Amino acid sequence: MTALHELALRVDEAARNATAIPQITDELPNLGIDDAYAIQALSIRRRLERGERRIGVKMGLTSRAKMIQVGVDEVIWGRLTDAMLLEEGASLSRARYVHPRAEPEVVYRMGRRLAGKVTALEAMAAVEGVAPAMEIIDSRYQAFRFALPDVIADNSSSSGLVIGSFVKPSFDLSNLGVVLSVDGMPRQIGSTAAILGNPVRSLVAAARMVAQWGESLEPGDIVMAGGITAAHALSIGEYVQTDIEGLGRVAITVGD
Ligand code: OOG
Ligand code: MG
Repeated sequence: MTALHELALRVDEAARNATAIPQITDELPNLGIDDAYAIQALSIRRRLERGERRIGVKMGLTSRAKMIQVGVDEVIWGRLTDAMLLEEGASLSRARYVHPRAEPEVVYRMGRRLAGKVTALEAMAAVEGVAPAMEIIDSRYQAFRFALPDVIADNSSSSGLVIGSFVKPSFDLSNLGVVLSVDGMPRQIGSTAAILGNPVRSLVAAARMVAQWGESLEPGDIVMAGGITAAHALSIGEYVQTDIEGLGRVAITVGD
């Protein structure tokens, strides 16, 4: 087994067993970005071999609030599978995660294929729907601390997602108000403009970044544009809801 396969196994097992591991860069301080994405791809291959299905990609660290919260300031991406989907309104099982956090996001659903260098206009023309969403991120690293190669290898902390109803993107999505509330109290407030100034730029970046790895955004794929505010650490018993102006609402409860 090569070193990259061994590291992919390590992050995959940590996710499966909800157990924290030390940062890979503690052991391999020179781990490069290309190797980190190779580890991610290998760990996702393990999931697909277990029968999970690819459903799209997530973008990460596309807002200042997120970059500041985790101390990494590069846009990253990760792969999504059907096993990560939670039903809207569902109860999440806290025991299945290491230290889960929820963050408000916007999700695009592709109507047409998109890959490589594209304009914002071309990107929007390929979108068939947009929905409010929350991502459940759960770093597999101890204390939710990592360097850029660590988080990339760990599939960009991807863990779960809950998606609301899709609507046609027939209006301007660039500056919609966003409120994440916990038990009815607003806890994080922001705007879709926090995503690179306009969330479509995250979609443009997704098309470019997946193409660097020989992949594309396919019809039916979803693309999560990235957290709009800092993420909220989840505690058992909480009711966590995100409202996005003009798009609607998604919610989960946190069970044990
Ligand atoms: C890294 C993943 C970032 C986002 O939306 O910015 C991310 C992390 O915060 O653990 O999902
Ligand atoms: Mg996210």
